[in-house]
Amino acid sequence: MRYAISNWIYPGEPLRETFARLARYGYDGIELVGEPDRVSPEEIRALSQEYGLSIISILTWCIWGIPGRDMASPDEEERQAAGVYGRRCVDLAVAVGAPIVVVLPAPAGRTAPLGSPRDEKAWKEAWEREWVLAVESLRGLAAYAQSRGITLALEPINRYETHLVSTTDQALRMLEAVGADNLKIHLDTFHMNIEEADMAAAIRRAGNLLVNMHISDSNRMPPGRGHTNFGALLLALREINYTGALVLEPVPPGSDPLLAVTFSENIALRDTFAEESIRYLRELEKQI
Ligand code: LER
Ligand code: MN
Repeated sequence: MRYAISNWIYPGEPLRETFARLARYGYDGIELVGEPDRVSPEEIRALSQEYGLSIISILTWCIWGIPGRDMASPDEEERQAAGVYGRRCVDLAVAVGAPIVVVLPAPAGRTAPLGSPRDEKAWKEAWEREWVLAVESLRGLAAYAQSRGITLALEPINRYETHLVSTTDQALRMLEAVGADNLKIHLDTFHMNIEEADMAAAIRRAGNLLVNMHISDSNRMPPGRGHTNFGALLLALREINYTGALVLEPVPPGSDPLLAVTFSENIALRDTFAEESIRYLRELEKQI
């Protein structure tokens, strides 16, 4: 299995420090936060060479509150801006040699249709409308990505972070609605632990559409610190002949993960979490 870490868990850290940490503990690659204005593709390519790490994927950074990142918004301007942002992430992927861009159909943190309708009929109508808008946005982005040789991977996230796509089955339905060959699935074991009845079965249902994964334990800590059965998941991945990477996303406790990763006591844990995560999973791979 190839291992990587998603660098949104190291906000503000100089890239060289991140690359050095990942190389130190035997990682194969890195997933980069999609902030095309804040990075230099030349620097990334040089670091990738120097440390022998491949750029596995670009994670579109669609967080509720950041304008221009909502592909499901009924606001035309917002949706168009999100489309431009998505295409710029595809361009970044091409520039750094990453084959995959991870996408969210609506930003993490928005847990209701806009306008927050309170009655059933209005809520369902608003939900349906946003689903259709997300499908249209993804279809447009997938066509652009196709023209640039990039695969998109749709990440379902748990119900406390979104109202639109939280499960593997919903992601499969959205893929079918979009109807683009280069739109695939990304699964995250933290979100799956909340939403899936059987995580290994969900991996099997995703099958050959599964191209990228985020890995952390049930409590979002490094694998082995919670109650997720990673042995069963590795077996399911073996069964479907998974060829993607396992991209670690170990996050210390805290109601706001984006803030928790910046706390000084947690910055001190970055090495520990990186070392422990890959050691645990590599050991497990030998046992199954
Ligand atoms: C991003 O990969 C993710 O898992 C979301 O929960 C963002 O917080
Ligand atoms: Mn994730």
